[in-house]
Amino acid sequence: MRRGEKKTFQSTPELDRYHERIAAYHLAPLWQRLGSLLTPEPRVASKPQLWHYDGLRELLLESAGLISAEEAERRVLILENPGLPGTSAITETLFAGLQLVMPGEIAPSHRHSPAALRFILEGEGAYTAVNGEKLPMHPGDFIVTPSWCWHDHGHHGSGPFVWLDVLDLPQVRNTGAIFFEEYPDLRYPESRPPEDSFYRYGVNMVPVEHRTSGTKSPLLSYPYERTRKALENLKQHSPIDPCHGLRMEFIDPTTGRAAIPTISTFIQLLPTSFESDDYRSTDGTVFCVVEGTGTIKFGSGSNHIEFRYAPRDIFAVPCWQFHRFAADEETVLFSASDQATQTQLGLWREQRGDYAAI
Ligand code: GTQ
Repeated sequence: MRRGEKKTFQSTPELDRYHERIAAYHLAPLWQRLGSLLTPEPRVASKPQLWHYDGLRELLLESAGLISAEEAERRVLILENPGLPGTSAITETLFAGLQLVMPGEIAPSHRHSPAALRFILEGEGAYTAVNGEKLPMHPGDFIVTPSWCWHDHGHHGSGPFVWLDVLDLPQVRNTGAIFFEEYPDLRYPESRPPEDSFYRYGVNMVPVEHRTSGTKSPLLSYPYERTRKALENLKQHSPIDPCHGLRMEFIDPTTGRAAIPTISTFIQLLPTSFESDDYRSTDGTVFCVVEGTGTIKFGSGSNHIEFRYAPRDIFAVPCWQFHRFAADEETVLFSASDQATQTQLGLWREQRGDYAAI
């Protein structure tokens, strides 16, 4: 047999008996499993999927008549990938959900080892508090809740308040290191002025005594007002990447690395009528549409699927899945993926190019 040919074993009664005998000792033959363990390329269970906000919103608001934020602890509808049923995962490594807080409600203070991010979709007058610092939330804002930080959410405004949660929960669960703790009171005491972390770490300075942990960004909020201006500025005089349009990564300003050690987060602008080149990478990605309408296309030929997108829609792009965008209107996309984890482990890869040619 030549190297590179698929190995097939002629099973013999002796080999079958041997396999049965070793199973009793909690042993298994690698020669039977190698082909499914070490595939030439990634083979993942997750599928491309898009959730339209309009339908989601209606279902989410219905839950407010059935359960309070306090009773629920977190009133969240999990976006579960159809290829990963029962896992609460949207990609192999990320959890995503839509969270609803109604006026006057409090989602009680707790902390957990998985890190979370909030990407705000709708409403006015709500806040999240992280370790006693109240962070106001506005549509388009990106907010970090680092691992093991106390956090509660509240709403002083009117009307429903909705955001997208993304957590590294499946990654952490794979390691076993899940911890969760409820704070004895509904709210953790407000112990810092609002937006304290922004004034300490978000204005290109750090307090001289600051020692970076490297694992928890001390900057917690990335308001859309500033993010949008950054994109607008780039648009004036930056080359458009054929796959990503104009794309920026959110970073921990004290390290220059991803805002969350296990989750990379991005904002990107696709100009009106932009059609991207095919692209795939090993990070499974969750996208949230901030502005604009268009199409996201996956694969080609008989495997081809496409979804129309509009503001606040959410879609999952699995690991190593070719996809491309066609923007009808100027589009802004937020995205979160496990690129940060993969890069730190030397695993991350990308491929650009024409799907049909590969
Ligand atoms: O807001 O703390 O979507 O603990 C899932 C678990 C949100 C949160 C989720 C959580 C939270």
